[in-house]
Amino acid sequence: MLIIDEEGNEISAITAGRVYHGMKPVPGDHAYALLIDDQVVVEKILPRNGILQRPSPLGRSTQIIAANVDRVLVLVSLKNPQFKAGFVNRALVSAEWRKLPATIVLNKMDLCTDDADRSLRDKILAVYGHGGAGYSVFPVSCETGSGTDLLLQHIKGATVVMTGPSGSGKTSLAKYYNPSLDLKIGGLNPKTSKGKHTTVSARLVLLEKKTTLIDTPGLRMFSIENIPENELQFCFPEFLPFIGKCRFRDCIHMSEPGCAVKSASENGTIHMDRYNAYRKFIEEAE
Ligand SMILES: Nc1nc2c(ncn2[C@@H]2O[C@H](COP(=O)(O)OP(=O)(O)O)[C@@H](O)[C@H]2O)c(=O)[nH]1
Ligand SMILES: [Mg+2]
Ligand SMILES: [Zn+2]
Repeated sequence: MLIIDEEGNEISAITAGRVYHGMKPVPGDHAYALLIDDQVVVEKILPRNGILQRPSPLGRSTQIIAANVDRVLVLVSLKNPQFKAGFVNRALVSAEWRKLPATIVLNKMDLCTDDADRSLRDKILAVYGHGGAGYSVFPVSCETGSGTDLLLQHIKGATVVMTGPSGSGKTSLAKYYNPSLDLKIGGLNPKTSKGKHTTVSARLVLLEKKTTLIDTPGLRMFSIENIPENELQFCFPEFLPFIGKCRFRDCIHMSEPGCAVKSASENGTIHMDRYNAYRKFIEEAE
């Protein structure tokens, strides 16, 4: 196992047996380690300030993906693979449900070359940015480096988990910030423009002292299956000013008369795409 010391050096370590049986270390964990006969031994995992779990594909058990996470980066590309609003909405709702602040990274901006690309970019900024859902959106390119400095400023000092479709550039971003890393970047399947799954396990990458990026493989951990229907509304931050202003106290903003959320979507205060995403999630939850 690789650990990172306080100076930011990557060190290979083993885990004392009793630690391993008690609390299996995960990316983002803070630990005490001792040097015993030239061997670094992790002696104790410190209490976790929050964990990120994913439901296991088969059973009801959950798997811990990372600990002490401060922020989620929803990393998507404008194209190759094509931007999918559904993915972004799901990841954002999931992050809100876990009380984790989320940021959108729009990668591959070097491929933003024609009017259709530019209008898609502008729409994404309008729907999700500060004039819309209220998230920070960073257009970047791992190819040219554009936008990466601003993004690094934004995540300085934080432990950040990335989620995004395969091929959107998660590994490329980690590698851009830390070129010495031995990470595998996936080729794109030219027929479908879908990435190959090259990142097998969650991996912690130190960008600079105290800034860490956790590259994750699967998408399941950001599932929204377990969110109760009447809690979904709170996972859309731009709905919050209107919640409580509907005619009915228990309004879930679907077809109730006198719904403040619905009228905000009709007059454009809430973007109709986001309101429709909410409706879709409610229908799925039923
Ligand atoms: N044009 C362009 N290609 C990129 C960019 N970032 C990543 N890629 C390419 O996208 C493919 C998938 O990247 P990868 O980092 O493995 O994606 P991941 O599955 O999200 O980890 C690789 O061929 C990268 O070279 C970018 O900013 N611009
Ligand atoms: Mg990857
Ligand atoms: Zn309502």
